[in-house]
Amino acid sequence: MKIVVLGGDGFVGWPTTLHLSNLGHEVHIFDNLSRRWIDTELGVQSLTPMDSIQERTRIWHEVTGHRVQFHLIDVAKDYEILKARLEQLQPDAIIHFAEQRAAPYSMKSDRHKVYTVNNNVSATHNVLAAMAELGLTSHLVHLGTMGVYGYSTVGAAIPEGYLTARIETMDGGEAEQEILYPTRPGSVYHMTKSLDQILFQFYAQNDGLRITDLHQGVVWGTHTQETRLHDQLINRFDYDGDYGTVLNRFLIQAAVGHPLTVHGTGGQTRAFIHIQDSVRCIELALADAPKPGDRVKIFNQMTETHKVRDLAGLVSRLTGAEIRNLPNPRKEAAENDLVVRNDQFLALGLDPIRLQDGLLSEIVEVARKYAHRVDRSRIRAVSAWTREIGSTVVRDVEGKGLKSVF
Ligand code: NAD
Ligand code: USQ
Repeated sequence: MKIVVLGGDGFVGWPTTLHLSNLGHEVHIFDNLSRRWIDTELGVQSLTPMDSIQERTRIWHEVTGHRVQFHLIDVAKDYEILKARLEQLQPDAIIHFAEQRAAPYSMKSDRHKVYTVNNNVSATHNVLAAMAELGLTSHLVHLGTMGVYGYSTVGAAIPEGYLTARIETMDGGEAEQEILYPTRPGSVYHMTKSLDQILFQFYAQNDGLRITDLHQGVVWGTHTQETRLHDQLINRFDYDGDYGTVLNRFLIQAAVGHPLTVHGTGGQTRAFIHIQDSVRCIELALADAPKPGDRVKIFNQMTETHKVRDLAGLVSRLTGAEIRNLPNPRKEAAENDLVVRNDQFLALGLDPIRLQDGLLSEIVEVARKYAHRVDRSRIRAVSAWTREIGSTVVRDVEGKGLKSVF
């Protein structure tokens, strides 16, 4: 297949690109490198040293003989260039990772909110409008999030995207209607993924576009089979308070002797998936495309759920790290249960990688190797969901007489 990977320089996009290229597909990356610019804005860097995208693709060719082509395109802004490139390439599939994906970054200030909505919604809509205009039959696979559902359960498992609702009709009878599961995003970032869902629903119904939306949980890990092939193919690994995700953060914190930063009681339950499984799921989704006229295919891309405090306990037992309960900078339920269905990927042959000591230790080892690159003052999460919460977090940080270091 000829595959375009939008956002192929990122944490999930890069290993996916390598995996698909290794399977023999012709892969093109479209990326504006905004994630690298955001590192510069925040004054942080990936824990792992990343080469330029041009150098990464050169090494990939040297190691495997496969070529990956990089196109510098802003999917949200360069509409005509995007359309022309898609017309020229006529891809069989487009995988869409090209969005601002950190909830804390999206809540930092009004400017960050505006940027996240403009970037994410325009990127998604530009791709859809170009596909419809060009009459492309490419399969669009989008990386969405479990967060569109919200995280509370009503004593029932979260289904894969759709819900059958019963509505009372005017004659007193009952009608059944299939609806998108009601969204309940908990951040401006998560809200953009809820908006994406509506755009997909419209273009699938109006233009017959073939779309798969993957509602993914928190990704953990860093290496995949392909990134292990050469030091310079290493994946990005975020640890800072905005972009680092919870389990990876705990593992890095343990490696550098920083207390594990549990927000509140740590009673938040979230869905998780290892990066290797994330890449495998995309391969499986590509092979199971909807037909023109089908509704959007929605998969829950996760393998297990855990409470934040249980993850902290696990990492602490493994490494001896201290656990610190901090005021939560987010507005979210202090405690929640989460039961999620993921039958479709299991039926397609996904054999989930579970949280296991070996893999966790491997990540701690990677973190120890690059510990000298960690700026401890960037570890604490300080982007607050509201002004009031922000003052509590600031008081806590200042109360300790520290900028943001313990
Ligand atoms: P990332 O920030 O590492 O990568 C995103 C990539 O997209 C970056 O290379 C960035 O430069 C590029 N990009 C952003 N806006 C762009 C634009 N307008 N034009 C071109 N390129 C653009 O993020 P990630 O962790 O790889 O996540 C990829 C996708 O998966 C995101 O959409 C995210 O919402 C979703 N997701 C991620 C996780 C996770 O834990 N990392 C979990 C669930 C879902
Ligand atoms: N948390 C802590 N301590 C930390 C960091 C986070 O207790 O140091 C808590 C948060 O308060 C939250 C939970 O851990 O309750 C998860 O936070 P996270 O940063 O790991 O994940 P989140 O902000 O939800 O976002 C990440 C990705 C996003 C993706 C989402 C999937 O950045 O792109 O969409 O996971 S999901 O969470 O399933 O919606």
